[in-house]
Amino acid sequence: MAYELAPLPYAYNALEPHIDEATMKLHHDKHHQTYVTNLNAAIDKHPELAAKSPEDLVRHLSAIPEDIRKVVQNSGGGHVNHTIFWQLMKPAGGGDPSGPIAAQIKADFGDFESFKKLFNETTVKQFGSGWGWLIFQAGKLKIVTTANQDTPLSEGLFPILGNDVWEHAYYLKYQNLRADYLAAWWNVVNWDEINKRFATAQGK
Ligand code: MN3
Repeated sequence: MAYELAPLPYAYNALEPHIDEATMKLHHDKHHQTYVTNLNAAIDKHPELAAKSPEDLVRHLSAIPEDIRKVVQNSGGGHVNHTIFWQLMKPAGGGDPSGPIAAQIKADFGDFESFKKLFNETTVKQFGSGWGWLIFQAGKLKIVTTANQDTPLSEGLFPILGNDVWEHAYYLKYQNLRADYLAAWWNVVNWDEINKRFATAQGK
């Protein structure tokens, strides 16, 4: 097996009541596991790629053999995106941002409430399955979305934070109310991890 699913960094019920235990179990053990399984099946056909990190695979999709490129885009992207996502949340998270990311949000969006509103409004409109992301480009924070499991890494961008708006991320608890899920998600965000990722995005 080239790639493995790491356990969640907290208990399945640790993000209650904002994200429920059943959703976390399904999302991690079934959905994320399936991306890893399908990525491994593709890499089995080209074992020379197994030495690469999953991030390196999706950073250079054009270098992936054509017969497995789409699987690497979808399942490699799914693996990378979810690995980031679990780390971006923590029990008793949320609250106002702290550290360097707080100052950058203030500089680029005015204040945290305005940033959150714009992130939620942009991400709620992603048609079908996809993700909302915060990236850092030319010295500024920007909000972008991707479809399916496409990742900003494939565009040469480094995601600082991201939220999964596939229905599997919220439908058990929030049904069709994606906006309610997006609003609740800020109660579990891990600003320490986001500050670490912001430092990396700045090349620090
Ligand atoms: Mn997902």
